[in-house]
Amino acid sequence: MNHQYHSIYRAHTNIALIKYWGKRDQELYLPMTSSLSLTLESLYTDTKVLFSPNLKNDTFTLNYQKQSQEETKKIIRFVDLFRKESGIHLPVSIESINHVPTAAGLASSASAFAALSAAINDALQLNFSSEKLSTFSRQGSGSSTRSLFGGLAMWHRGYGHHSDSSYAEEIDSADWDIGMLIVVINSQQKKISSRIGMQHTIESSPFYELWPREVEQDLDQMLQAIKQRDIDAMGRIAEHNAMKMHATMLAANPSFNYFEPKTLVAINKVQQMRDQGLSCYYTMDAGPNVKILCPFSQIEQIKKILMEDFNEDQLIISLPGRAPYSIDSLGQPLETR
Ligand code: 2P0
Repeated sequence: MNHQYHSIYRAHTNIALIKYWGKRDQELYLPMTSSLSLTLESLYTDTKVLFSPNLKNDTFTLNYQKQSQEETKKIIRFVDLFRKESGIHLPVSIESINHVPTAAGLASSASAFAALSAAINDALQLNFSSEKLSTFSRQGSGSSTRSLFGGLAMWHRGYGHHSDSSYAEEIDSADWDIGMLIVVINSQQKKISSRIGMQHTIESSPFYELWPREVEQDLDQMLQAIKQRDIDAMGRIAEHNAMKMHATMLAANPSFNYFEPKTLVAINKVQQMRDQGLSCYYTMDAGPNVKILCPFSQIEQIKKILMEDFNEDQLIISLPGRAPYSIDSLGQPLETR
């Protein structure tokens, strides 16, 4: 039978308010702790998959560029999880486009693996629930589990070495006054990947043993704050959680960090704006960019103040994003080179 299977999906990236930093199982990508994030409307990946007997071999293009054998191999290892599950072992063509404002440097594995997982789930008619799908996408990139959901999503730690126990789910649709502003400090690829950074932290930072307990407490408080839609409490908890994560890295041996001078400029600015009565709180990940949580109704005002220190093209505003959805190739950027 000459049947082929295809689908195109869009998935949005997410920024963690309670961070994931460390795996307890490197093979299965099982995390040391649960984590929680906000999905962002402004940043996303579109991915088209085609499984067909007419293809000669597996290919992977990103932003219209054919990827190296090594990159392709990594992705195909991931696709093989689905091939095994479905029993469909056809060659695949994967085309991905990251829709991130030019040179934002925020190309995220979260939206990439979420879009790929959602597209394969649809193409191969696996009909996995998003929760189940997250246990697959997790094995491509941990943070992608949370991008399978809109609004505020939580990725559960799970237990032991049980892959099915570590899944993500939506906590709140975030259809209220909440937004995020991203300050793009540096668009270069990060020096130390999250995967390497978190493992080095576990192995050498004396502060790491405090991390799981801190996350547990922060998560409890965060869930309360979300229930009450208390963005100031959410921001305070997120800020503290992020800085505790970075403190574990500073205490690693050898120490490493993702701060750049302009990172501190942005952080100080957020503190100043808060002193002036604005509701804004910062967080940062495995890179120098600063992400500011705030009510969406205040975001333009916050952006204006940040323009004293940053160019407008360094400031990306976003509403909460939705869960992945299939897109039509017509009129979509995948087809419009
Ligand atoms: C997070 N980060 O919770 C944390 C905070 C970075 C700092 O998830 O090794 O690219 O592929 O599971 O998903 C980035 O980690 O790492 C990340 P892998 P991933 O968003």
